Amino acid sequence: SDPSSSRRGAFIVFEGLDRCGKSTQVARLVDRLERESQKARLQKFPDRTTAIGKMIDAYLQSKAEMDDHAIHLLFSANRWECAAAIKRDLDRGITVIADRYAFSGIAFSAAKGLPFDFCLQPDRALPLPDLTLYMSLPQEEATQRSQFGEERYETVTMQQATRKQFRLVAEEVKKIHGGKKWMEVDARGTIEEVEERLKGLIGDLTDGVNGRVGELWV
Ligand code: 2DT
Ligand code: MG
Repeated sequence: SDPSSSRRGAFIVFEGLDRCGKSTQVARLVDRLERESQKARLQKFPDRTTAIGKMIDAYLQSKAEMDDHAIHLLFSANRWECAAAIKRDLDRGITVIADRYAFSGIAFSAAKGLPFDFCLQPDRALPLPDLTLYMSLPQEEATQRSQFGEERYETVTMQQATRKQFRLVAEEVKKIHGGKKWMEVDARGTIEEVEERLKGLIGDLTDGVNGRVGELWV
């Protein structure tokens, strides 16, 4: 029997602060995999297209106000409503590449002052990423890259608080899931330079992985 037929797709997450180059790199990775005729798809979080996603979008654009706990739970619910499709695609051998995930959820809400443990709980048992690539960029460089947009959280104060929380999130991932599930990537330099670094870390993951998809924080 062909061992590759029992492999499932890899679940790869990109994380980082605003303006670190995540969306650019995610798009380039999906393009590359398509050119190589590999099965891959992009999953953006928040997914603003769903009913819950529309509420999140209104909140981020300051068209709606919401209690911090309530919006935190909506971000998590937005992942849960996509979880079955992610698992299904992984089982079909499709590489799923996520632009943000539960780690942004924790870092941004904890930065607003919600207890870290509260922030972690609602995402418990979501599909566990096989690899999370945290793109790290010094604040001065992020600010230089371009003006922040108009959305909620796009302020230097909020980004700095979130940066600290991402460090705690990284520690938690390493404690619960081991050191290989989270990798920090230097996001300085040209798009091509960063792309090469990421490619090195992703390696042959996109050829598929063995074993069932794990559960986050379990
Ligand atoms: P984008 O600019 O990438 O669309 O993100 N956020 C995101 C949270 O506060 N909690 C979450 O669970 C997620 C996934 C990060 C919009 C903003 O939403 C924040 C930036
Ligand atoms: Mg944004």
